[in-house]
Amino acid sequence: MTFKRKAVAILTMFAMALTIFAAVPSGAGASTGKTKLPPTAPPKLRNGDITIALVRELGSGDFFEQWALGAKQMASMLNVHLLYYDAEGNDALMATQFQQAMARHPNAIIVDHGQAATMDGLVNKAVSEGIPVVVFDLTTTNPKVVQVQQNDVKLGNLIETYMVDALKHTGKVAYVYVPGYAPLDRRNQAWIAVKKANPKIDQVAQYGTVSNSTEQAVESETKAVLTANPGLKAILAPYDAFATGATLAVEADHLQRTIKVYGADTGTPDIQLMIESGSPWVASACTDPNNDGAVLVRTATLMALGTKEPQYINIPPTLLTQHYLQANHITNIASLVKKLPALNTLSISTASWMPKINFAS
Ligand code: SR1
Repeated sequence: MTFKRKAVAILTMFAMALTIFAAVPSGAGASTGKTKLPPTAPPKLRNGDITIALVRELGSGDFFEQWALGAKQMASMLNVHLLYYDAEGNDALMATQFQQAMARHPNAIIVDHGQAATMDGLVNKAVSEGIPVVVFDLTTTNPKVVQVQQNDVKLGNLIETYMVDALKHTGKVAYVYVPGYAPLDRRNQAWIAVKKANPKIDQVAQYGTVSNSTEQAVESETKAVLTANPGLKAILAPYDAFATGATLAVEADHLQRTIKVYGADTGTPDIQLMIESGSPWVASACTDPNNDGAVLVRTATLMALGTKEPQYINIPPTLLTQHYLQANHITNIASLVKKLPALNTLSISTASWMPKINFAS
């Protein structure tokens, strides 16, 4: 990350966190005791009697940090106590944290990412004990679990077909992918189909790392891929930490090649990077991560109150291009949501008494 970009990202996160934590006196999403919920809202919520545990596999990086801010802001608006656990990429720790969360008898649990082999049994145990569970970006077989995702096959197809069209259906491409993460696997499913339909697209490298320092790892891996592949035209990097790492590596490339990066996700630091003059990152398929976090908290709250939610919930993705951002003078996530209000999916998991969250200001 460049110094300028890092400074902008830190200042933005700091400002957002100040806004949110100003309304949250004791921990994330803690009840203020003075609810602004309307009198028609369920008494349990108005009285601050709902506790939701959020158990996450990953918490750092632009997507995950903004997702958490949206979740915490929504919890605060709903007067929900949010118990926050971040396993920082440690599978075993996530299992322990899930058990710790269960021991606190929350009214519902949100599981964000996680490995199916580790989480399936634990999720089933929570459900059998009567705790409603909603998962984001985790595949489970339990029909009582509500599963939320960003329609990842569609999201993958959006960016992949955009890239292939830009390449006029021919050329050498590198692909950043790590199997085992549900959203990445779904985007990969779409990529397999796109490659099959475009036999002149030549995938010359596949690489990647997911960790607590994904950007840095992918940046250095990309440098090696650039060295080994002189004729490379594009990098498909469908996760913002991948796209950021790939972009920084291309920018540092001493051969000054015109390799383009096609990514996924958005957020203020991503937008800042995409709109820089000559940035290799030319497009990203995305939702608003703040909205995603808010949708998960609304869904879990409704489930905690006994509402039956659909088993599958898709948050629709959109394709964002560098040209669109520049032409519309979009410099951060708030101005993007203002321009594209559909990114705030207020009709997903809602009720007549539910306050409407606004990420456009
Ligand atoms: C390691 S998985 C990363 C992805 O999870 C979320 O679905 C985001 O879109 C991100 O790209």
